[in-house]
Amino acid sequence: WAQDCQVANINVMQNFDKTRYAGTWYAVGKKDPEGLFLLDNVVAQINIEEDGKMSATAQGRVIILNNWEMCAHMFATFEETADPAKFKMKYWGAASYLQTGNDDHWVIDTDYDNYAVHYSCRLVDADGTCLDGYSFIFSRHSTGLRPEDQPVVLQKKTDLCLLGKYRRVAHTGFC
Ligand code: ODT
Repeated sequence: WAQDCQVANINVMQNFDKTRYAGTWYAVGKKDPEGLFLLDNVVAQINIEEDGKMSATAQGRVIILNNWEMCAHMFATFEETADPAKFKMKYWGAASYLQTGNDDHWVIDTDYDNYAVHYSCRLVDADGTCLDGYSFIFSRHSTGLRPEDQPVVLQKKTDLCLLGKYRRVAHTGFC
């Protein structure tokens, strides 16, 4: 058996419950895409609107225009798909010079109370593998993952063919 790393074959969270996903998540690990945007101090707040749709705000340290360091305030709306754990995320910044985009937002795994593994492939290669994507490891705790969640997350990183590609995301109080 060999891992095929096909984006189409990635397993996502079963019976995903967006209500339980709501609330504050601290990014504690990240695999960066090309043209890296959010550096560290990344905190996301997932909301469920009155119409049941998921939305989010996020902040994080960014460097724009070559050398300007700031705390980016970002917004997102989520469009549901046939798979409840796979969303399209439309996002924009509080200021016009911040990134805008429309990315996949897949919830790979979560226990809702402690950890979540997110994945987004922006560009699928001709062979079906991901050519450019990013992934966040989220924790409900700003201090990081609980020891008991680390093996689960390690397995998910491996399943995503991203083992060794993550960096730690610091929370220093910048934002
Ligand atoms: O850092 C990068 O280069 C990739 C991230 C770009 C998209 C960030 C936009 C955030 C939009 C607002 C909040 C959404 C929260 C969702 C949680 C996870 C994905 C960022």
